[in-house]
Amino acid sequence: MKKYLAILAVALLGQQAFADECSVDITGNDQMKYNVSEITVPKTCEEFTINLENVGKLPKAAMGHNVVIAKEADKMAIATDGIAAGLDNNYVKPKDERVIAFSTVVGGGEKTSVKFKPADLKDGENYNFFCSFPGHVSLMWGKLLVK
Ligand SMILES: [Cu+2]
Repeated sequence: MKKYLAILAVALLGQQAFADECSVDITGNDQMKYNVSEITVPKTCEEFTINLENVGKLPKAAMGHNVVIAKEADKMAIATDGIAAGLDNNYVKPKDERVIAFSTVVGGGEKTSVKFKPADLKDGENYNFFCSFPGHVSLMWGKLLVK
């Protein structure tokens, strides 16, 4: 019985380590900044999750943040089209095929997350994560590295 428990414990610990490797927690603040400029995504993850916490105090209409995943080359155009899409669409044009994944927009004290499959990202392509809230993309973006 003890032996089985030990095996079970090892299995659970192994799963925990794997789960952690396939997600990252980041923050956005009232100074229009994420706390990271780079996220490394292991290719081995079936799914990868970015959890975003808005650690600011301002409401989402004034200083909302989200996380959008796309090719670096598409970033500015997606953000521009997102302004017209408005807050109801989380500042992402509906059915925008350039967007790989995006989260909802959250205000101060709120959390959101975005999931995507690393297998959908091509080798040799430059990917970014960024905030599509109007005016934020110039400061709120970083590199998404798949390794
Ligand atoms: Cu933002």
